[in-house]
Amino acid sequence: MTAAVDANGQTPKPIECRAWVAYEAKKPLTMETVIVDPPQKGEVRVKIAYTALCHTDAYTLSGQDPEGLFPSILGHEAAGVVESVGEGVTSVQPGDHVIPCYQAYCQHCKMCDSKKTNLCASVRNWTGKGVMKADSQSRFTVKRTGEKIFHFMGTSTFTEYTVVHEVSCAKIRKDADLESASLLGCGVSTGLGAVWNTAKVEEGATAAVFGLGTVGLACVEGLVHAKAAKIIGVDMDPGKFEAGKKWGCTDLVNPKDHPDKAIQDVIVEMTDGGVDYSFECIGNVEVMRSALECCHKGWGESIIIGVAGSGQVIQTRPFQLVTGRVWKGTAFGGFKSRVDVPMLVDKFVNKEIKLKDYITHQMTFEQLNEAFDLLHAGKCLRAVLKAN
Ligand code: NAD
Ligand code: AHE
Ligand code: ZN
Repeated sequence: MTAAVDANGQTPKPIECRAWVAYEAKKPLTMETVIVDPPQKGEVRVKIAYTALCHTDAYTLSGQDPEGLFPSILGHEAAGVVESVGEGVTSVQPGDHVIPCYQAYCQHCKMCDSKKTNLCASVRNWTGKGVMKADSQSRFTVKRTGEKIFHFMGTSTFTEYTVVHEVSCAKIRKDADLESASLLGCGVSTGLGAVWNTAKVEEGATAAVFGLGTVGLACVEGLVHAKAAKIIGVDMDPGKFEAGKKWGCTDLVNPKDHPDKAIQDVIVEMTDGGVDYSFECIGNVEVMRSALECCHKGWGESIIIGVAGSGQVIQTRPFQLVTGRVWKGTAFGGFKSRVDVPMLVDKFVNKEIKLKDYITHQMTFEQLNEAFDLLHAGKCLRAVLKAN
């Protein structure tokens, strides 16, 4: 068994650093000095270089996430450098560039062995409870009060240093720009994978994308790569249409322009009976219904990506499914994180996928609450904070 080690070949010690703590739902985050414990067996301590905000961080902070825990350190879209590794860690070493992945890939469990899913079972029970698997404890303590702080999604990236499970740590090439690469920790990977892995869209297909934030635009990008013939972008905010057009939408629809008609009927009329594929990238259960019902009878498939609040349910007439429409969902776009994220980084370095274009705001670590305000106001695609 290899020993715990840092970049100087020493046994890792606790580190003091700045972190944003979410003490309570619906409240701004508080900057604290936290003590980050050394990585334990099977863990990696990462110095975060850049962290972005995804809508899911705002969702959990809203109090709607049934798994939401407080106090916690949120954040799950980031890139950084390994500071130290715990006992037995072999897949990364200090100095490696990595992307923390909220969807782990242990390569050993029943789920990882299956080609049908990317959901790994190895650490999910612990990440959902905000603790690490080795001892069911948190590695974060607030220096000022001694209070323990929960982890979030197995990543907790709104901090200068975090601890993740080795199985959640994707090693990436060192020549990739870490600011851009951070986006592959969630939103862009998810949109691309929803099209390529979950829907497996074929050349010439028609599609509708509901919600033109980062996830929706990444779906559009994936559809362009898949050579879809028609890509209908749907958003309530006309401010999103310029990006929709730039990314490759062939048509743009604002439901507010059709007050007397259900949006699914508008799309069915535009497409001679409905689209082959639709993607819900908002987290609104009414829109999820529209996304299913705008699909073509007999074969149309709708992919749910958006995350909906506690207690909310989707509904449609069963007849919609009886007559051949298919409802699916995707987590992290179906990508097996530790092998597929490095592949996506290669695509970025080879200029086959965009990443920089999604970054509308480059901010300092101190500006996290301002970044949340931008997200709530619909004013940003991705705001990325420089952590170190
Ligand atoms: P975002 O807030 O940047 O984008 C959402 C877009 O939806 C905005 O452009 C907004 O104007 C639009 N919108 C809101 N209500 C609408 C409506 N009723 N009709 C049409 N458009 C509407 O969010 P994002 O970061 O792109 O994330 C999108 C969703 O995907 C969120 O629910 C997020 O939690 C979820 N998500 C899921 C996964 C996954 O693996 N399943 C991964 C990442 C994000
Ligand atoms: N805790 C939430 C789960 C929300 C959810 O579905 N999360 C997505 C990722 S969103 C990333 O921005 C996901 O991949 N889920 C699969 C998983 O294993 O969590 C709830 O609603 O309970
Ligand atoms: Zn996310």
